[in-house]
Amino acid sequence: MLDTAIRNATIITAGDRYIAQIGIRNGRIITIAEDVGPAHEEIDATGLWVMPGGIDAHVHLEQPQGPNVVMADGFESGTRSAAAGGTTTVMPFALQQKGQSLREVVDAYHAAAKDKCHVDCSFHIIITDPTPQVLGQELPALVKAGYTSFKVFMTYDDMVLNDAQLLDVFDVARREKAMVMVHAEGYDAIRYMTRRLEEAGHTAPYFHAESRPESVEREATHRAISHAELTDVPIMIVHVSGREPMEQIQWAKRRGRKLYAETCPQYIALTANNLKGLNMDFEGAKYVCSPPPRDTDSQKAIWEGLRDGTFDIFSSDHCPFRFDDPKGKSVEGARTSFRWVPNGIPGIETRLPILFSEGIVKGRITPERFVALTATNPAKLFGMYPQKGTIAIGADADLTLWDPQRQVTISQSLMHHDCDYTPYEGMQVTGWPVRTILRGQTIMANGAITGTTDIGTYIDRGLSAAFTA
Ligand code: DUC
Ligand code: ZN
Ligand code: ZN
Repeated sequence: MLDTAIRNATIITAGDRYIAQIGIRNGRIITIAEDVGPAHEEIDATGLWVMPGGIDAHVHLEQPQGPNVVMADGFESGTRSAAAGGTTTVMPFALQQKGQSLREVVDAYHAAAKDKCHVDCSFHIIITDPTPQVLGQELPALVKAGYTSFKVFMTYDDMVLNDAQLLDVFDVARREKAMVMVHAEGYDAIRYMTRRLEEAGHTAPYFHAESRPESVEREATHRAISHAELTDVPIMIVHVSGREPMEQIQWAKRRGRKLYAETCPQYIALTANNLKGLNMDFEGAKYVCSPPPRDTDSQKAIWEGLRDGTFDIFSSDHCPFRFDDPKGKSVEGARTSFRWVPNGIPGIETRLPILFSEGIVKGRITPERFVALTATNPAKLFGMYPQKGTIAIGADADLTLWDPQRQVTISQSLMHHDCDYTPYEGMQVTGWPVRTILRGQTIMANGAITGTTDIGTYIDRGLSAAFTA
């Protein structure tokens, strides 16, 4: 006897769309058939679409910040919000602070996540201090232990790596077969622009966008691609915001480079005008993230890239800071310039509904492409496929049931995060996740969280498909 049968399901994967029943036992899909037979639990999916649970390969939870800044979501609230939004696996970043050993970082992050996860999770490592010990011993050992991806930054005072350091990290990634995610914005150019804007008295949140224009992202993207070519390693450019960095990515892909790219909801649903707030006021801080959202032409470019394969994955870059909070975005009198506003916005819960509505419902992408971008490709590129990211016999029964017709106005009152706002307040979407299933157990039904925080497990990962394909 099955544990659970899902009947009358319109199943959608990255390659197919068909009606069938899904049989689940011990947390895994064990049969897909016209009739899967009796089960203890019956789920009738008439009128619903059944897709692989979302994989959000780029989220920040409980990540240590500088002095007087605290991230709004830890593991519990962040994964609760993920479950509510149809996501069953999240990939947060374990941040190395200067002087820390990577093992120490990873252990601390496991301790923070333990018994606090509503969904499964697996960590990337952020490398900020690539000492000989880190490069020669710690990183190789951690890649072998299943931490097969890391992120590097080309900007930020406390995280930037110079070109020599980037090349060193890329070299280890090639040898050990790890995927490097690159934050591509040029440090010196941003510092120059910031100084110039501040000297002219342009300090409102909106000027964050002017301090890091697309050319800054284009230049860094090209530099990262060139370094990846020199070291002969696949890399992923993350949170790509518009046409100019995309052109660099397309150029490299045409040259046959194994180069991967990610974009995020803010680059299809927001523009730099949002940073102006109501009248160049501090409301704009709610939209400060990096790279910043651009303009409507950039949004068009991003859609082209989501369709034509320039982009491989679509993640939230959930990086939440409360707005009305002394440890968040808004500190009366202290955030005297955009440069002091923490960079990042929430989006773990709204990622899938926004892409569903703006993409599938508006005819810009197919349902199959949606699944590829939000589940199958992240699973493949981060070494979790076919356990995760598909609906197939033997896979984890991680499923999201969608009502493709449900109309919802996004609002803070619907959100399950611990942030105090959503940047998508008032946005109307069609299509909403009505049930999220993690390894066979319903963890969200009709907006109510039904799972517990000890249900999420840590996923040990294998090699990225970038090294096996
Ligand atoms: N990079 C991210 O990936 N997230 C938030 C801020 C940033 O710079
Ligand atoms: Zn980044
Ligand atoms: Zn991020």
